[in-house]
Amino acid sequence: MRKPRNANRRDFIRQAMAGTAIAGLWPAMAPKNAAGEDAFAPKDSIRITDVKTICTAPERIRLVVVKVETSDPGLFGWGCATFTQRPLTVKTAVEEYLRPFLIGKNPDNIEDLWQSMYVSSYWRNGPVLNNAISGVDMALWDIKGKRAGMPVYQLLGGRCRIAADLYAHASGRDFQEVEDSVRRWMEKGYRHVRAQVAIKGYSAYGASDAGEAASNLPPDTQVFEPAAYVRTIPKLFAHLREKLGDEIELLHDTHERISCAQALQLGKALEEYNLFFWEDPLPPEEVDYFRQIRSQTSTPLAMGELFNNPHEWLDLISERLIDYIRVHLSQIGGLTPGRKLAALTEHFGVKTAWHGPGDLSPFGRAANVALDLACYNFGIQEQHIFNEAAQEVFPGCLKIENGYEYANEEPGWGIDVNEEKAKKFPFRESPSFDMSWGRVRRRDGTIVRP
Ligand code: GCO
Ligand code: MG
Repeated sequence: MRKPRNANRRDFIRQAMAGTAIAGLWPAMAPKNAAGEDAFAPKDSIRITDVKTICTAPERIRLVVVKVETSDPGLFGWGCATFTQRPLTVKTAVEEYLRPFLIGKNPDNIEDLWQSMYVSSYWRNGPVLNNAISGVDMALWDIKGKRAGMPVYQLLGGRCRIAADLYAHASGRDFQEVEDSVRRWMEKGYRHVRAQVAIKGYSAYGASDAGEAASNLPPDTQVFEPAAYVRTIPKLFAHLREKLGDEIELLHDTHERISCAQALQLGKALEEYNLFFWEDPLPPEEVDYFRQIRSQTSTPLAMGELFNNPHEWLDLISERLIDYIRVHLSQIGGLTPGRKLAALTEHFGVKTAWHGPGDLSPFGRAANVALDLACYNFGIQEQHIFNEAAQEVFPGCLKIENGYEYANEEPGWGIDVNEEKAKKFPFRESPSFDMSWGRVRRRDGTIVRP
């Protein structure tokens, strides 16, 4: 054993006797790379030089994206950190905490940076910090792709399929309007359509009618009565099956809102209409009741858009209590945990159906589609068509054709941000997207989730 530097023989023997001699050698024993340097950050490796957020709402939906800049001139990456209901908390988490933590680090080491960001706050696994991590994580995958000269889906192992099959959103104030809305998507070649309907006299998730005002409740309240909803939905699908036939794959999102017993009743009542999947029958707080639902109905179940960490999905997946996992990738920390979740679900026959309506930036969509192409157990991809303004802010938005979404073939995500145009769409005081959460109540005033 080499004599420790600047310690005399007597000290060394004493330390050796005390078993602490090794401490003096520790740095010398740390594994080095072939060149004998710190393997995490070899002398000439690139470094993160800046991390910043862009907040923009070209569709009046508040989006947060993260830019990671590097010491390689012109090499940077973009990621999605969109938690549309609390976007400024994510901006703060990125700029005040992750930025100083990351500057000087080597962007090549995605997993190591993810794990170190994850524990850097000590308390972890929540939506705000996960979104902040996601913005950096997806940007690191973008950088990795640019350095490799490959689109991100190639870094994940290449394609299992040509493109991602999409489901579109249909809705209406009554069954006829919903039927017309589904038919319009069918005429465009879509094979999967989610159907939502207003409930007479009440508000309902995903349908325009805000229902009747309730004079005894706060002015901005939307009234929802679960029993009226549970009575209506089977009739909606009876109508749609009678008018549209059995071939079109129909989906429905209950968006929590009903009791466990009502979820069991509705799941059984929907069986004869053969839904492709039935989403969020219960709030995340009630996931243990899925065992009852699963044992009593064959209606396929989708859950997960509200999940933030593995504790929420491990039992559902390992006990095969759901058929589709619906997480919002940035809510769980980005592409790095997303690909682990996709791999986990494959072993239990659960398919992916990544959450992807309007409150996801084009980078989040690109991460969804990279997994959609590269993972065997793809189920379906939720659709969102960006408007013209969003496509100008984010040049390179993925192509959608005949109900399929295609990954870009350029290195990384193949999407950029026109930062000048992004400034034209600042966050509005009361954005359209989160106007109703925390404002839906039952007739008696009880808050409805959500
Ligand atoms: C869906 C979701 C969304 C959420 C929205 C919340 O299935 O697409 O339920 O519509 O309500 O993403 O911000
Ligand atoms: Mg949903």
